[in-house]
Amino acid sequence: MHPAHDLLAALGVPAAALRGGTLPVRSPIDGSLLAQLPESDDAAAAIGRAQQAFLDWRSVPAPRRGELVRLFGDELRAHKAELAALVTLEAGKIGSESLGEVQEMIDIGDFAVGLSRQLHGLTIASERPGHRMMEQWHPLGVVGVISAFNFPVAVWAWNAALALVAGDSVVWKPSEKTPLAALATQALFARACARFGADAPPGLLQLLIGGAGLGAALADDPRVALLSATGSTRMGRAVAPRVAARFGRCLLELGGNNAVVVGASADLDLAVRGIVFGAWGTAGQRCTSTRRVLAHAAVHDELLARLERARASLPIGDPRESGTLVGPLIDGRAFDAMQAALAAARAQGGQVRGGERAPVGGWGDAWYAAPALAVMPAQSAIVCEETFAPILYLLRWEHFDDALRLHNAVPQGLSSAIFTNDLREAEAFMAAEGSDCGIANVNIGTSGAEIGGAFGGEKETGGGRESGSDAWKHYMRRATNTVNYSRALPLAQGVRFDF
Ligand code: UN1
Repeated sequence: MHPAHDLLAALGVPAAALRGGTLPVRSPIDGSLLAQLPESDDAAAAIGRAQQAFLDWRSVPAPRRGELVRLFGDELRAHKAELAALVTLEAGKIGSESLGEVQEMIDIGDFAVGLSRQLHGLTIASERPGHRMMEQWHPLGVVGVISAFNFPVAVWAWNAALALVAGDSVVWKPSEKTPLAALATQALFARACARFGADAPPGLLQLLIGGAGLGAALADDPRVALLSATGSTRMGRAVAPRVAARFGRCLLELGGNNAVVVGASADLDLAVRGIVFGAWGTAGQRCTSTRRVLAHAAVHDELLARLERARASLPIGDPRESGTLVGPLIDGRAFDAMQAALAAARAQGGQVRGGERAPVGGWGDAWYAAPALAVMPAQSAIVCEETFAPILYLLRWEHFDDALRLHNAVPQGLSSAIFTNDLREAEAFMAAEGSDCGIANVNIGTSGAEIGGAFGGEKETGGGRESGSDAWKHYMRRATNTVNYSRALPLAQGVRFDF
């Protein structure tokens, strides 16, 4: 039996569910076939089951709904190692990053449990005597979640934990590259539901296994009140207009092209640590990965030397081995895209170090690449594109205004960071005229955000905000209530209508 099947059995997914279907699932570690999954053929029926579940779930008190998320968190804690090992097998992340991903699920669960007692609206002063205005937040409906291979379970959890305490049901379409982690998560959730008892209606979480057609079905179905989609800008462009056409709500978390600005006063030890993890950790396959470094001329050469030393020494290999820091790309297409980007960088005047295929384990159908560093003469076309691979572009600036201009001159707007000990630079970077991204950090890198803040970005990143802060409001509908406790009926704005 494949080790994946042992893991899945421990997580509650029987081996029989992994065979005989049409969707091959391969491990990027060695290209081996992990499963041959049956694909979902009736998205409408799944959405119908979720809709039915919503009708019951919305009237369960929110703190009780939180109790279900708490139980799910217990399952995650108890099975953290197995679920993380599965993420490593299926997505190719190194062990500590996979554990971090499951930890992120646990953390958002805790956040949501607390939130389940804090889904509060406002009381607002009315202009009319004897009147009170308030707002309430009600459950929204079925929430569709489209998730990407690179965070196969955490990003779903950001959405699902909030949706569940908000009183919504969830239909989840995971990436067809990582459906096993989704199956395992669904099995853990089913265990939590069984412990929770009859208040959890069947159908609360539906899984759609398969390709883009299922995502399109979620986009088009008017019963899906909110579609939260994480992935490429191309995917967002396909999904968002379809949801808009039926006046549904979208929450988009699309591509990033995240930069680190390094000022002349920066602590280079910190900057190098933040950039190396951000650029080459997760083999460059986070939407928050650092793609660009914009270095002040005074530190450019030293930074380049230190980055190059680190780059050349990063251990590339099987992500199951403890010393490995850079695992495989998800597949051969990702490797080809990386090569195409490096060729473009060279053609545009870049000096490229690294990027070649790394032979690991003698596996022909696994795609490991040496991290790449490209010193660019200008922010040319390829630098403005997101390539989901470990490529870091380095650019130079002399005046802070130029750094900001370069920083914001890309179509994406997810994450950003500045390393500086100059208070003026730090504050200017976070100010209105500074970074135009949804996330702007000082003296930490672009990737690895905590769940407590709102996560997402502007421009082609899609504008959505998930996870912490008040992102929960996306998953609820707001009702404004005006109550008249007087014995008269005055009209607002002083309008007279006497008859
Ligand atoms: C993603 O890559 O889609 O901030 C999400 C981070 C992680 C989430 C990334 N917490 O890097």
